Amino acid sequence: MKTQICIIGGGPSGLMLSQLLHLKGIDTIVLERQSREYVLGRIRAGVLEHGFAELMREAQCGERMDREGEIHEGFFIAHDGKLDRIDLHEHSGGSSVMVYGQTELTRDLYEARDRMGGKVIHNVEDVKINDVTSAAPFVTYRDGDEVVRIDCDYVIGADGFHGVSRKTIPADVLREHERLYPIGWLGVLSRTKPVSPELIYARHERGFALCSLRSQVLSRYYIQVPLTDTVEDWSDEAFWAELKKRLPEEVAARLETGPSIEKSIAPLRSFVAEPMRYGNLFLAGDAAHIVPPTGARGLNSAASDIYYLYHALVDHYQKGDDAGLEGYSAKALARVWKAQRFSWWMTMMLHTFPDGISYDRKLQETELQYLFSSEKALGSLAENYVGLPF
Ligand code: RFL
Ligand code: PHB
Repeated sequence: MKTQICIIGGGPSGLMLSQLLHLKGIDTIVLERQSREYVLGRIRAGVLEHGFAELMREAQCGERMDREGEIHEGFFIAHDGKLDRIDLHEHSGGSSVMVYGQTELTRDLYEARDRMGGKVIHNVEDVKINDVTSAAPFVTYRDGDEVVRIDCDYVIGADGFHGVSRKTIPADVLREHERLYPIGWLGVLSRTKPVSPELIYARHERGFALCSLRSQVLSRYYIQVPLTDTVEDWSDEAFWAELKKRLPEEVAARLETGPSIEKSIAPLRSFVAEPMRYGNLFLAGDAAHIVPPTGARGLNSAASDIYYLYHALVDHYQKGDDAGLEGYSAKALARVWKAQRFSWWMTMMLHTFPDGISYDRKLQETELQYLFSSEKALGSLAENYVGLPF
């Protein structure tokens, strides 16, 4: 097979890029290791920044998001038994975020690719990226006993943290920066009315908790757990009981509980791989960087990579201008690091750390007191949460 751009990974990053390029007449093939059902079964992000929502619209995939997604102009931080609201709209100069599940937007992207005859190949095994420093790279994968070859101009590594693309970059070129946190988030999805119309991030001595939602009948809750815990350690009853203990009393009193539809644990990790380009291979999204979910930045950081890559590839094919491709890694990383800083800061402010010393706890308290006493601090939080400009 032959295509202009071979995209490894059919998650939101890969599908979005494929769809945007298609609309500019640029041909892509997307290779996905899992089945579509599997990809759509993963419950992940819920909060989209303005720039991401705009990209969905540009990709002609924004209709359902605009109909069913919720605009949120603020969220709460619960601490010391009380709820303080962050008015995103006021402190960011009129911006907001969109609450719309990653599952839904991935479904919208798949449907758009189907509608336009896009090539998305599922269940591919053993993907290998070859000759990436030459002008004629190719990708191979296994389909049963057969090895399939795809010749292309460029390869996009959008295959998430555990993908093959990053690993294709030689060790003496790739620099990896990582911070592991000794905690995870246990997430539960339930068909219950959300406890609050806006998200609640809760700092509590028993550990962090988050009340989020997908719609007015679908709630998403998280509690911080030790990394050693497994999903089997947490019955639904135990989860709800622990969540209630970490929320202010009046919130806990109105929490509607029900059977979990999905329950999973995600470890918290900060990670950046540099550079994001090696020859004609470009990394995008979780393949190059991971944040702990506290600042809701992960998918949104992927969106800015896709935005830069999309424009760079269009300039290459339509104008013969390679400046965007040449500058991609530096430009993407500059924004990626700002999202890293913000996610790290939110994480450190709101979680309880097993080896935490009293000095650190005092700093967390002071951080919150300062935040709610300073318009400038609130402005900084708000501009980062709604998303820095691309
Ligand atoms: P993905 O979604 O991991 O997709 C990569 C795809 O590549 C496939 N793949 C391969 N395909 C072919 N060959 C191989 N060798 C392959 N290896 C892997 C995989 O099967 C997969 O389908 O990466 P992508 O597209 O870059 O998207 C990134 C986002 O998924 C991620 O950043 C967010 O989910 C992070 N995140 C959040 N981000 C936000 O912006 N806002 C949020 O509110 C938010 N909440 C979250 C989150 C992530 C979470 N978890 C579980 C890590 C909440 C949680 C709990
Ligand atoms: C979610 O709804 O899954 C969610 C929302 C906000 C976050 C992380 C996850 O910061």
